[in-house]
Amino acid sequence: MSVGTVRVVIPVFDEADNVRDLVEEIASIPSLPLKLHVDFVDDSHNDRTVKAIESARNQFPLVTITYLHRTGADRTNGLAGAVTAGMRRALTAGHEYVLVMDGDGQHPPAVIPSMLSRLRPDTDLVVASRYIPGGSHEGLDGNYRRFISRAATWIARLLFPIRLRKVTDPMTGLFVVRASSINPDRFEATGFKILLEMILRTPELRPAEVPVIFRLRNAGDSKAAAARGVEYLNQLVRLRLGSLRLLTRRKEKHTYVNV
Ligand SMILES: Nc1nc2c(ncn2[C@@H]2O[C@H](COP(=O)(O)OP(=O)(O)O)[C@@H](O)[C@H]2O)c(=O)[nH]1
Ligand SMILES: [Mg+2]
Repeated sequence: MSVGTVRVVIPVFDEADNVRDLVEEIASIPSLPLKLHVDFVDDSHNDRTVKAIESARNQFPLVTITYLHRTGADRTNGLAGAVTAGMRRALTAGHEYVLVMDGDGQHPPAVIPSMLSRLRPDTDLVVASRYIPGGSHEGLDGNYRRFISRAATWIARLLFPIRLRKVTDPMTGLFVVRASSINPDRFEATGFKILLEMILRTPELRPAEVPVIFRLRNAGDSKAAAARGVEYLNQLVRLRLGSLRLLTRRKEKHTYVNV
């Protein structure tokens, strides 16, 4: 199926050593149904990543590349804030779909065509899942990280069995969503889990999944830290309470909503 314009939002924090390879991979995706516009949202405390983005833009002129370097007080809400800022920019620019992917090479750009081709009139969101046949999470370093990721996914699906019925990988940062289906003003996430936030804050989203094999991070270090676990549990509680409030409000209006 051919789709309209796609904005690829790539959050980056100190990814100067990964930007060039990533753009090269995006530029060499065969048989793309459309032209991609890549927008980096950079929260680095120096200009190295921005310089790498500018040099990749010169080297691969066939890919449209823009960036937002958030500095000082604009650097709000970490990774989730950066993705939300990128979504707002995509909406302002009038793109039809927003595809979010990491900038460290863990998300293979080669999966983009299968994500786009899974979009349908009755599907607003396509999640690239490590947990369906054909997918794998072998790119997460170490059994401990893999266990944490699995456990976090399991808790979320236990707490939101209906909303996450069709989403086996709500923790991933690789997905594409119809821009007109989302309202970034509803998102309050401060940490890593913007997809979960988006799904739970947008009950009308109709999701599907395609498999993906996560790779190892290319260069540099992960920014995921133990403190993020606590932040994540906070987010789950907030979302769970928020859904109950939404349920009560809708019941008052005699409308049933699955949460
Ligand atoms: N703009 C922005 N990007 C971030 C931030 N934290 C992480 N990232 C980027 O988000 C992506 C995923 O982060 P990463 O550290 O690889 O997390 P992991 O894959 O869970 O280990 C990478 O492209 C990071 O550079 C942040 O605070 N702001
Ligand atoms: Mg990573």
